Amino acid sequence: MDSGEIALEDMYTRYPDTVKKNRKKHIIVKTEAAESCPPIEANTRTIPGIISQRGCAYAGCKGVVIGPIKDMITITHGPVGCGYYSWGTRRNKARADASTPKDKIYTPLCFISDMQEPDIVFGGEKKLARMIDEVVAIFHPRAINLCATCPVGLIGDDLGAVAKAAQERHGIPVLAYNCEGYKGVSQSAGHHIANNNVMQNIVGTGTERKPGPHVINVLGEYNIGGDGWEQERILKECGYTVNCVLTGDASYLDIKNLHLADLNLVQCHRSINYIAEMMETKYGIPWLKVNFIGVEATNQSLRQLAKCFGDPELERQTEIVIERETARIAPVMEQYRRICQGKTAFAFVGGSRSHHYQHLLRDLGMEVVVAGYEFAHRDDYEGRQVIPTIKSDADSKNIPELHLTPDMERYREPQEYLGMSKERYEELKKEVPISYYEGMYPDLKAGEIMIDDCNHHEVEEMVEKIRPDLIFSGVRDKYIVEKMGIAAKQMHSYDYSGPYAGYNGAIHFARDVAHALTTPAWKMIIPPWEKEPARPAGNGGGPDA
Ligand code: CFM
Repeated sequence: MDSGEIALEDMYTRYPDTVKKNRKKHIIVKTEAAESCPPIEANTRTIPGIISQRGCAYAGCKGVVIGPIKDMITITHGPVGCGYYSWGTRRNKARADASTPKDKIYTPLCFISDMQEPDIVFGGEKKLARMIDEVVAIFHPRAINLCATCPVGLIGDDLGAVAKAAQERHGIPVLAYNCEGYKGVSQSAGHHIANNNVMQNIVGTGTERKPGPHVINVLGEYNIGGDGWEQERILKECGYTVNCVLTGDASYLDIKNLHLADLNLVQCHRSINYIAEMMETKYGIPWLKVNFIGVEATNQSLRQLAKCFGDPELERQTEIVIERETARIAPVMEQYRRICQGKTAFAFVGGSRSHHYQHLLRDLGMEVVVAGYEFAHRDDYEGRQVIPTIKSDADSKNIPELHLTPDMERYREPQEYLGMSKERYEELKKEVPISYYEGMYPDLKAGEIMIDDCNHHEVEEMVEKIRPDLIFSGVRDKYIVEKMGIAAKQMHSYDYSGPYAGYNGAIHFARDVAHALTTPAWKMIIPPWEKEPARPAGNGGGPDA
């Protein structure tokens, strides 16, 4: 048994046998010997009663994928709590541009039908329809999204019918998302529902290709802390025309024209691989998995991207940008590396960051010794080659799969988009991972732990045993970890910092991590349970016990 497994054994002891058996399938310790990743169980139901870090399908649809679209009004049909909690917690940063003036940006606002008991009893469709009328009268939006919450599905409000009628009344697109919170096993289901609707009803409805060379989209980039803007800056300097960042700071108008690009980059594979694949099927547009988190990772992504177009001038300009930017930030990175070198981290974030941030931490000389996802699928851990072997269960069958066919008018072969021959394209696929993602496993080192749907008990046990220097978590674990005397960073919102992507992001990140590691605060904290001795065991369970 190596150190990773020893640390885990104690963690299991409190579990009943069935839970232990289940949880063991979600945890892999990388060994020297294993070349390929053993199967990990993922995207299955959390055991009831366990405090999971996961969110709901509504969060994945409204909060994650469509929430950032700046010029669409997204109405939550449901109780006010669902709207309130999904308002402002994800940092959907947006700014005005030539096609979207300031008064057409709705991301800072929260629209909710405020379902009350009478709506649950008598139905909420009329109230929602009235609300759409008011929203149109006041804001005149270009398009509207309607998102369902749990009660909508339970009482059977027909969101699609309300949307259709409103669309006819007002002459603007009104899209209905049946993303009731309970659909699927996590927010991942909501990503899929959102991808389907955006693909079916928005992508392909525009006709304006952005002028300029090498037109690309960045899919699965949500501009948290301004990450998308930093990526756009770098890509433009290399010589690309950025058509759309989906969906960070995206406009409805941009998404209509999403198909008028030569290549899709995929930053967050988990949340957007559906659209990447569907665009490949329908239009033939190839996609490339990139990672703009980390200096080395950014450099590698830019080099791979430049290769895709087979244009020597583009490759030359890319090298100029890489050299200039890397040299510019090197002294600052070096200064922080001296502080961070040799430190260890845990990363428990969503469905892509726990992998992406390993690269940035390695730039700082740090190692992620435990990495986990809340809701990733097996391909995000093991690589896309496992997709054909994943058995779909009742929960995944609950989410419709769109079976698209090539668009007869617009379909072109992938190599035509990149301006190369079929032979050259086949060569290229050997050099860069076109339409492929290798997952997190290959980047782990022997002894490191990969964990799916990690829960509070497991986080606490592993922190106690392994005592890392830093933990990436969500808001639910952050403060528990800090009370245990360890620095924690909320890596969904970046603790209101950022950007962390690209070169400028790397500097911000290095500074924030160095600050977190060196502050004496964590050593000064004595949690209440260590200050006061625990009350003696009860003497019979009466009120005075
Ligand atoms: Fe993709 Fe995201 Fe993530 Fe995600 Fe998310 Fe997020 Fe995340 Mo929070 S889309 S999977 S559902 S990178 S909101 S911007 S930080 S859990 S790791």
